[in-house]
Amino acid sequence: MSTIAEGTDNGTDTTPEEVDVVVVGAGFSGLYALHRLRRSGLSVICFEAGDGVGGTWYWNRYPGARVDIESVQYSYSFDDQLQQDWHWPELFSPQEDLEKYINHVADRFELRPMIRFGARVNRMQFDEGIRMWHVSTESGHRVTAKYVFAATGPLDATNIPQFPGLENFQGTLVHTSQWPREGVDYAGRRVGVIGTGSTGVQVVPEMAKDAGHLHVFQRTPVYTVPAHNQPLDSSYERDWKEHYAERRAMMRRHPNALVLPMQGHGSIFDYTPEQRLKILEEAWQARSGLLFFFLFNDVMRDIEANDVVAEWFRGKIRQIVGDQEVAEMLCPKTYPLGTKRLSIDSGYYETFNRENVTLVDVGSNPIVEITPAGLRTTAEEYDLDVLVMATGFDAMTGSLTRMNVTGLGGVDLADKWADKPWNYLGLMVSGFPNLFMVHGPGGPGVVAQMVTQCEYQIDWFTDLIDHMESHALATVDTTHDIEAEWCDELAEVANQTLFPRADSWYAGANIDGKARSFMIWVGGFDVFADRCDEVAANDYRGFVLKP
Ligand code: N01
Repeated sequence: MSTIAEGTDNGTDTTPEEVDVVVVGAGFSGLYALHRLRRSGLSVICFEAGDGVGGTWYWNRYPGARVDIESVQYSYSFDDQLQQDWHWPELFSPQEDLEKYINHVADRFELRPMIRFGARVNRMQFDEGIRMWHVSTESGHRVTAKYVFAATGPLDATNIPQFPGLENFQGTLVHTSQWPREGVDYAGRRVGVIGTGSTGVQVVPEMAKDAGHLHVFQRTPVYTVPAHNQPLDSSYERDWKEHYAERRAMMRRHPNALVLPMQGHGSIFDYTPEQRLKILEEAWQARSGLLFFFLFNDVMRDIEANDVVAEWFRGKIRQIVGDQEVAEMLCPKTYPLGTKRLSIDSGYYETFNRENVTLVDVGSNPIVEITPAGLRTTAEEYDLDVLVMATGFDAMTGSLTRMNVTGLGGVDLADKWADKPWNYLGLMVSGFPNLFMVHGPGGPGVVAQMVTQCEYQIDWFTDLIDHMESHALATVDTTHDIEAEWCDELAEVANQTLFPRADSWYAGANIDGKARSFMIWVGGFDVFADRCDEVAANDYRGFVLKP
């Protein structure tokens, strides 16, 4: 094996023509992949579209951007000294603290020289003659590699709905995931936010503080619970640092790769209405907002159980929001609680009590066009200085299909996935040898804590590479039969839950023309990881390894 591919990060000069591995993306997954692959003695180069490390936490710098998992958990475990040394100022870190952390990791482990920044991959082609990948970037890099890690993130490909007139808007137009580093001047101005998913829920309260007037254009109301964010308590931090080893092991055994208090109450129907109320109220006041998923074991499986919690939830909204017409508009009624990503917030519902905030129902009165001065719905016209698209992503598949990936027989990945994102264990796609997906469609994705997941998946891939190198194997692939079996199993598991009842991005429903297919393994990270371990222990059953 060759040496490590290092060089400056500002040009093509020092980029080798051939490496063992190309890593696409320098977010949490990409950085850990660089560290782990280098430890295996492989030569590796990373292409990153942005000018800095961080991935999601580099791009999503909108006001209010914050992680919804406690930072003591949403952080790397691979180096104990790192987790002992690092101090998180807040319980749920804001974007800037996450960016600081990931930059620290890049420097501490000397990963930066392996990364080419401002280098968006625009072509990846498997060469059957030499059984290697040719990878190209928009900035002119051309590299051949035996293996590729697609650490591109499930929520990277921006979704900007193509409203008529979009190009004519005279004010400032910005998508939350492309927020300029220098910020957007919105103080005292007329601001519109389209979208009320997890991002909208975070950006709305923050922008409302300074905007002259804020119009929130809501198509579907969201379920969101208070984060109760606060400075990280020093005794809590100490406790975590003393028990990291066992807590990280607990995460590996948890369906969502988390350590959570207050779980395991059994069925909601085992409790009297008064007891339920007490449990729910306690969870609402507790500081881990995502608890609502886990309080009772039937809420995600039984619509009647879900209805009990959802109705209680709507009661909360009606209590918080003063104007009952607005409160009713904010009440989600068309999909079960938790079947779209539950959000956590800092004063979202309360924001609608402000004089300078107006909620507009674009579910009933859709946006017809963006005008030079603002936007027009079927009911009214709104003048805006700043228009914020919190409209989400072409999730799970978009970052890969937008990269022009061609595999065996010149098959384009976008064509292969035209009716379903075929995959095996979310790790590989048949006909695309040696291409490893981190957080790919078919894996647990965003329903489990992603840093722990990425470490697990990258370790698994690196062990596979070590196996291949020590047995002089050239390629690993899977078969269409195996991926069809996995996709059927994934759908069967999802169909035992309420998840498929929502028109969510989990199923590609948010993108016009995208095939509807539930893409996330909701059978638990623990089960998923056990399955991957078992596959590896059985000579990578389901994968085809060739010399
Ligand atoms: O995107 P979304 P997001 N006209 O797709 C609306 C993660 N995340 O960026 O629901 C009008 O959820 C759309 O309406 P509807 C998290 O995993 C995590 O908010 O389709 N509206 C919806 O309201 C999350 O799930 C964190 O009817 C339109 C919104 O735009 C994922 O990222 C923070 C529209 C999009 O919501 C994505 O969240 C933020 C149109 N034409 C995000 N098109 C944390 O860790 C779309 N919408 C805390």
